[in-house]
Amino acid sequence: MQRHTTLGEFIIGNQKDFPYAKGELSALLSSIRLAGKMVNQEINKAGLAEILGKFGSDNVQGEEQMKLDVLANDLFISTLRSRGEICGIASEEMEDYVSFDEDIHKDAKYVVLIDPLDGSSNIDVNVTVGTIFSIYRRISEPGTPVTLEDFLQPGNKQVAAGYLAYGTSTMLVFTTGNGVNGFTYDPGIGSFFLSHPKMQIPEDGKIYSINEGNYVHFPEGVKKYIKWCQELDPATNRPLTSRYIGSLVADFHRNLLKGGVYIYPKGTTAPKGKLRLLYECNPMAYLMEQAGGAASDGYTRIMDLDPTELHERVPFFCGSKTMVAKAEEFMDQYR
Ligand code: AHM
Ligand code: MG
Repeated sequence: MQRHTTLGEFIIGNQKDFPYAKGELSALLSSIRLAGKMVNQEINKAGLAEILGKFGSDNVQGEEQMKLDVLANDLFISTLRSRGEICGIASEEMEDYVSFDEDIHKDAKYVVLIDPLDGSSNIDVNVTVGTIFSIYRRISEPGTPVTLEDFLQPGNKQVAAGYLAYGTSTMLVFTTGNGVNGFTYDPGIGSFFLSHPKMQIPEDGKIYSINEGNYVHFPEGVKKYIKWCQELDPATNRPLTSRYIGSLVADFHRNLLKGGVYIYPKGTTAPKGKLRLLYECNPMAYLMEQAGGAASDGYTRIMDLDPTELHERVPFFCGSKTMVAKAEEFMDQYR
């Protein structure tokens, strides 16, 4: 990899193309980069520092919290709070949003929604986990406490979104609505370098990613689509290949690079799906569309859904355009 452009240089160099272009979004992305480095360091030493394992409590969604979930949440919130770019944050790990009302936040125009550590079940087994973030302009008046409405905006109002993947390399991938760029972390230097400029997902792919263990619970359209993926038809490159890590960031990142579709449908055990609209599906949908792919709930574009609650779940179909369209075709046929 050529180490030419650092993330810092890229942000400054492209600031004029960022929405609103006032420098605040650049500063916010720099804060996320900083918090990401801190979380990365904790994850790297997790096996040594006795921070693997369970925290001993459940989050608001009844899911068991891991120590690193809690640590990543604290690091992102304290880092963003210590700087003046955002006026509030909502997280998978907290029931309610937090309003930042100190003096330094009084002019802040942005809110962040975050899944601080996605794929928690993979922490203890040394498999890639990630952080997902979504950034909006607040709707309410600056200088007043943020409101729930500031967070319940449809995905098409996002001004930026991205993820950090803590994998064989640590990467930060983000969009501000002008394509998707990926940066790889060099731990020796402490900088992210532009390694994947202008990322584009192949129009079609060979990988389908879904937790097939839940097959019996899936809607008929998904069952039929899976069977279609497994049929022999050399003309359409079938059977396809199944790849499922169980870390959305890792599954998404692989499919983005190679072409593929990720599906987490609703099922009898997860009547609305598992993934959360605001801090998992919307940011990933924004990135996917910016990379030339598609994201829907099986029928409707993810970013056009109107959120009604902070931790709302939705079915998620995301990836190469042709593959998402094929899955939607089955969903429509077996409604
Ligand atoms: P989490 O945010 O609690 O880690 O849950 C989200 C994760 C995704 O990263 C992943 O794609 C999915 O849950 C895996 O779920 P399952 O184990 O049901 O297949
Ligand atoms: Mg998650």
